[in-house]
Amino acid sequence: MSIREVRVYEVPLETRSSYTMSNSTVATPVSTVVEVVDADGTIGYGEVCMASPQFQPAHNNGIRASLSILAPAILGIDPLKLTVINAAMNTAMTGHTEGKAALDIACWDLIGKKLDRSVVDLLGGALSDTILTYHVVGIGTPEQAASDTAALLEAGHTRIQLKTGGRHISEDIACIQAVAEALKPDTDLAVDTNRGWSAAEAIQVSNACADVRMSLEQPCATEQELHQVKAQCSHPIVVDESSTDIRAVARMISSGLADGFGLKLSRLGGLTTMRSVRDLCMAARVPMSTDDAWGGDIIAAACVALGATLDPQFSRGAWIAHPYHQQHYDEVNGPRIENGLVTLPTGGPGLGLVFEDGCFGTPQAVYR
Ligand code: 0XW
Ligand code: MG
Repeated sequence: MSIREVRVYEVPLETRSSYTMSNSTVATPVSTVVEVVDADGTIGYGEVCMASPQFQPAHNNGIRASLSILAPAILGIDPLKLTVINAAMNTAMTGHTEGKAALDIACWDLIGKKLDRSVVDLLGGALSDTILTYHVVGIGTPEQAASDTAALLEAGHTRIQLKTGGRHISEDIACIQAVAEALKPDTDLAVDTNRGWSAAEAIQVSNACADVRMSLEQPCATEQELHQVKAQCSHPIVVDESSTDIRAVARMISSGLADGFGLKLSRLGGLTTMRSVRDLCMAARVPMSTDDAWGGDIIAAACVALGATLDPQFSRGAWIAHPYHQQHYDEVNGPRIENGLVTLPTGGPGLGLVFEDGCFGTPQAVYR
């Protein structure tokens, strides 16, 4: 096996329902799909897509620009040699984990196809037949948030992520309390501010909602602020945007700051690095999610595959963007949410997805 060619595609994902976070509203992000082609023509697929330029320090045009350096760096390498693949990318470019993630995921898909095994099996095998997910309730009015939550619980969801921030905290508190009224006993609520509050604001919100069983996901922007909140609040702290690499994850576990993580494959660099982060979190008994910022069936399948290998007691779920754009690249096998759980593609080896030749149109770039 050796990588003969890399093809890059732009795939717009129009948002069908409003999706607002503290620092951005998602419009029509243009996803990056990559094909990593083996010498015998076998194709591995990868994908990354930022919801907005604000969520993490990356944006979709920049991801495709980074591939002009990263793709040539892996040509000729055996895709099975994932350590060599990642070392070549890290030698070629510092940072830019999103472009690296797209290529890394494509290598996992390609390896699975060559070995006729699923990515789930390559990651160590599923520990559960069902894979949890969580659903986002965007920033809005208390009435809308409560109504959206009730509908989601009716549809079988047990994990809700309520977006907050970007406004006066009195509005967030009203939304949290309205959603809390709608929760069932078995519902887990994460209040995700995407770095939007100051430590003082987070502490005030936590105090005002002291009787609500919820976690605070990335309430503030910096690790220092998160420590301040941790010291003064009883609500568990889930770290998302601050979990920038495995060192940060290890630090926030050992310091006792993190009660959980909201992890993104693109931010950590793909499945190879996320496998190590998974093993660290499972060993430390710290719950984690397996998400990405946005994207279609390919990145969703990678998130769900990794999510299947989590110890269910320490899984915060595998989030997918499909409910918000409602597009499938593989109409038959693309991951979808049913009764609050997410389905694992079973269309074949690798990520389990099947694509018609040319289904992503004309490549934006080809590297050979
Ligand atoms: C809910 N997500 C996984 C998707 C959005 O990009 C933000 C992210 C989060 O947890 O913040
Ligand atoms: Mg988050």
